[in-house]
Amino acid sequence: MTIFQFPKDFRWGTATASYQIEGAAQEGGRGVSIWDTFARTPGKVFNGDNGDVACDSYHRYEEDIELMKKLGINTYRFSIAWPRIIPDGDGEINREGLDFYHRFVDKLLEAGIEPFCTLYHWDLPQTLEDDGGWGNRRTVDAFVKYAEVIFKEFSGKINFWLTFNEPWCIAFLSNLLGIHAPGNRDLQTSINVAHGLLVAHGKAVQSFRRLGITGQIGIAPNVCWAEPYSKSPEDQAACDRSIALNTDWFLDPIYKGSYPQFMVDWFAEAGATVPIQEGDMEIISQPIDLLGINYYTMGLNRFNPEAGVLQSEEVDMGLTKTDIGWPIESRGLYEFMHYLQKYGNVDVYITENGACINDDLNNGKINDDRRISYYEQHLAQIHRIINDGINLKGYMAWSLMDNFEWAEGYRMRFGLIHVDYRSLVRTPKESFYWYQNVIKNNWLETRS
Ligand code: GCO
Repeated sequence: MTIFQFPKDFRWGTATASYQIEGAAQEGGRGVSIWDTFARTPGKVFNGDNGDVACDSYHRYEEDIELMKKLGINTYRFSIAWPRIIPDGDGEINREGLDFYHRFVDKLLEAGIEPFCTLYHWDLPQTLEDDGGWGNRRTVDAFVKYAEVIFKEFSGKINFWLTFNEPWCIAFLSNLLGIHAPGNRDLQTSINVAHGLLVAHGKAVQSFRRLGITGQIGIAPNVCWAEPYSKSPEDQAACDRSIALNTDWFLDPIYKGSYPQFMVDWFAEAGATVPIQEGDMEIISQPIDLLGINYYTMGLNRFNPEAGVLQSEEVDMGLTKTDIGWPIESRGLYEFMHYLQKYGNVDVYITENGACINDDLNNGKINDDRRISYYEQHLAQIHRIINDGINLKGYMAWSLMDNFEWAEGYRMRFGLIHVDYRSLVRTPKESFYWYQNVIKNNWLETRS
């Protein structure tokens, strides 16, 4: 047994996203999002599941906040559904939507829990997608308008802001691989989307400063750490491309004002270019205050001309996997946090980290021991990272509760709290009590 003590002001939290938990898809004046459409398209989501009801958190948020209090978290990361605020993307503002989030945020504050708000966790109003989505500047301007509405409404209540969750997923998983909404499979489209969302990010940060909004703002990329299968330059380069597409492709423009040239050249070979307009790179490279990092797994990569646009193939390392098939390797988080130092020792929050473990109720209990082990390993690395002098300020476990896992529907469970999707009853898992103890002590006590 070892005890890892965390800094006094460390933020302990959990994370969720609107479409994954809220439900009430046709209530409160909410408009249609690309996920409503995608989930209704046959073959896109496992079992034909959708977010119409999800965890019903729109109605049960008070119960959820009670559970957060019980867990003891001091920070809660959630996202606002744009179609609840501006149902058709850039038209009328829906007061009912704003009121819902006011009630919610007020309850959080009453409970002593700091709200950590994501503006965009993938539920784009469908009307904007119909008009070209993130590749069209109309969406960029609409996002800035939406962001400004939220900034003005919640300034003074919310102190932590993220513009976008996982830009790689928004651009490439959704528009190159076609796995997430809107399901396009086109390299040029995905590059247009990536660029559009970066401009939207930069413009939103400019508005944030101009309006004098409270708190700090940043963005939350998902990280893929990869190591080369061999020392050959081909394998090393394939590995660099994999890492760069998740992080450098987005963070170089933000921190350096330019795209990584080796990737620009790679895409040019494949026939795609970045649609940069005059002034874009200055807008994108607005200084930000914090970075959210979502980390789940790492890979071992090698060059394979057949392996997609990047020609980078992931090799099975023979590691234990979570139930969604992702290898468990906490070391990647440690390595990545050091890699990130090339942008300076910026303030970082782990805005997502967690394991899909599908253990179910057994005699009224969920004994998700494998999830506890996962958290234990990753928190030990976080302690190491902090000891190395890196400004890692907080940790948000994904997820507070089981929820709609995108293309996997409800079959993949990431929660500290079990949700019975028929009765909507919430049952804390063993990992919930384990995490509660970590937070209470402000230390991690390893079990072995
Ligand atoms: C993502 C999202 C979350 C997921 C989680 C587990 O990373 O895809 O931010 O919404 O549910 O990561 O896959």
